[in-house]
Amino acid sequence: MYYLLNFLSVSKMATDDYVGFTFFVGCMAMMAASAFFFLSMNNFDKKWRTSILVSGLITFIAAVHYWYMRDYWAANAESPTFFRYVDWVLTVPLMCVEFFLILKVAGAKKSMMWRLIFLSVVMLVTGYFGEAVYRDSAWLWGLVSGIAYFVIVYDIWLGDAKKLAEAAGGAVLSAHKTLCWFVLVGWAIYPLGYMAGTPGWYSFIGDLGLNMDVIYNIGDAVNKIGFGLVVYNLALQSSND
Ligand SMILES: *C/C=C(C)/C=C/C=C(C)/C=C/C1=C(C)CCCC1(C)C
Repeated sequence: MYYLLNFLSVSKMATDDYVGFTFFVGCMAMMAASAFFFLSMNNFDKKWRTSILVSGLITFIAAVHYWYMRDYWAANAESPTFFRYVDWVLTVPLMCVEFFLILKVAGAKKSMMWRLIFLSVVMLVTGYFGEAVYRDSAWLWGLVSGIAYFVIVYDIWLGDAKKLAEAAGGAVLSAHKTLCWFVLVGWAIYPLGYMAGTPGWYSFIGDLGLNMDVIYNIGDAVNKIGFGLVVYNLALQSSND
């Protein structure tokens, strides 16, 4: 048994470790969501299957990373920054792919998708520099990351993506709008986590008793599972049309 646990790299978690608890619950939630998306995939019209598949891949990739992050936290009681950013750099571009997939009916071009993917990678890589490499200039890297984030927000709310959504109308338009709200409000959780974990005038967020990892874990559950459910709902609605 010991060797099995060792092989699965399961470390012991203290019962009062509430940060560790959110890693654990996050892991379960991501696993459950993945099973849900994968198993429901074939209930839908062919044109929606890729979108649902991508929803499942997003939560599945997160589930695997949460498995490791939960263990890393339990073993070291420190933020698993590296796993966190590897997870994001795989899953956030896939969320950009979701925008493209649902807008394909209105003739979305790959160039729109690549632009969003590029911006999301800039946002995450600069965020990683601020959080893990150049701590003394964390505010500057956070700012650059924030600018890339706002360009994404602009693109989907007011740019090409919005025009395509309007051309598609109906269920696609309303799903697009909901995803836009996720990006504007749901993704804004992350810079709050970053501020809570970074020394400076903004660390008051951390002083409120909120831990950076807890904030990130809440953000991931809301956004990854929420995004997937919006797409699921869209597929459901348009299969009933
Ligand atoms: C599933 C994971 C998601 C949706 C992760 C999203 C992450 C962000 C929107 C991160 C944004 C950041 C800023 C806007 C500034 C500070 C640095 C970051 C990387 C935390």
